Amino acid sequence: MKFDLQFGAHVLDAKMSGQPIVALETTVVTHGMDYPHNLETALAMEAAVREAGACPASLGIIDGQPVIGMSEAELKAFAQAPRGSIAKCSRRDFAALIGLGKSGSLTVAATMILAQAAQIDIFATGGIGGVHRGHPFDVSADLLELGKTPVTVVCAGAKSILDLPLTMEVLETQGVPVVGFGCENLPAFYTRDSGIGLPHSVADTSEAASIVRTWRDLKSENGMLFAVPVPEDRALSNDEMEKVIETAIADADDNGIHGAAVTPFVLGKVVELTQGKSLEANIALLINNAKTAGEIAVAAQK
Ligand code: PSU
Ligand code: MN
Repeated sequence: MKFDLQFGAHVLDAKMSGQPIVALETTVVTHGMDYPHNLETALAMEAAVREAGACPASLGIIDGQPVIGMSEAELKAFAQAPRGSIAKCSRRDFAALIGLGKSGSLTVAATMILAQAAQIDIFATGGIGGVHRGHPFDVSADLLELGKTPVTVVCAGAKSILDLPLTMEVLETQGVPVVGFGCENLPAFYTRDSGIGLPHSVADTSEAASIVRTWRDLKSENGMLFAVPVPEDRALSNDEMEKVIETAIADADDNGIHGAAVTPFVLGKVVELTQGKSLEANIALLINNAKTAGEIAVAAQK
């Protein structure tokens, strides 16, 4: 896709000086967390990328304008906007939002698309979308985007609100490498180990960077995933999460929630049911992923 992009000054500076840039998504700001945690976390992620020596670029659509590198004031406006007033933008939504001059926060799929348009090829997020449990035809556009847009995504796996084995199957079909970062099994967002084996894993940043360089040299036409487990001191247990998730999904079904509303609804229920413990895990893994993506981006440039 071709966009008329507006760059933040910090991102332009980074481009001029050849500093590596890490894109950040914003659906987590508008739909994933409440104020002020959402703003604090978005800013902490930016700080973690900077500390690693890279430049953060939070991506969004503001009044119809795609922005690469939102300012703190712009992030604050997203963070404080009433729920529902800023659209969750995935691939299907670009033309409508831009055409009507509306604002949108970007999902993983949409962040990949705008990042590619801005020639940024690495990005950090919390968890990717996937195949929904009990709804095998509700496949997140994130998975299809990973199959066709060459951006490396650093995440904490996917939440077990999803059908993780089916999610892995779709990624395999799409030709997406999933690389464990310091783990042999797929992490499941709040928990460190889903029990699902990964095809590849790396021990550290330098091995990860080596794969990124090769993926660039190969001119890969698909995305790549690095899966980083949530930091140990904030991880939740599998047993505890399984009960909570079953309740949350049943609740969504009972309330007739479907389509793009499913993920935000279930995530909100999970936070409610874990009394904030999941929020702490969520914040910790987002910051950790931003740091990891920054370090990989810097190492891959050498
Ligand atoms: N998973 C999370 N937190 C999130 C999302 C997913 O743990 O905030 C968001 C991401 O922006 C992701 C999107 O790209 O939800 C997927 O939505 P859907 O399943 O409707 O494609
Ligand atoms: Mn969906």
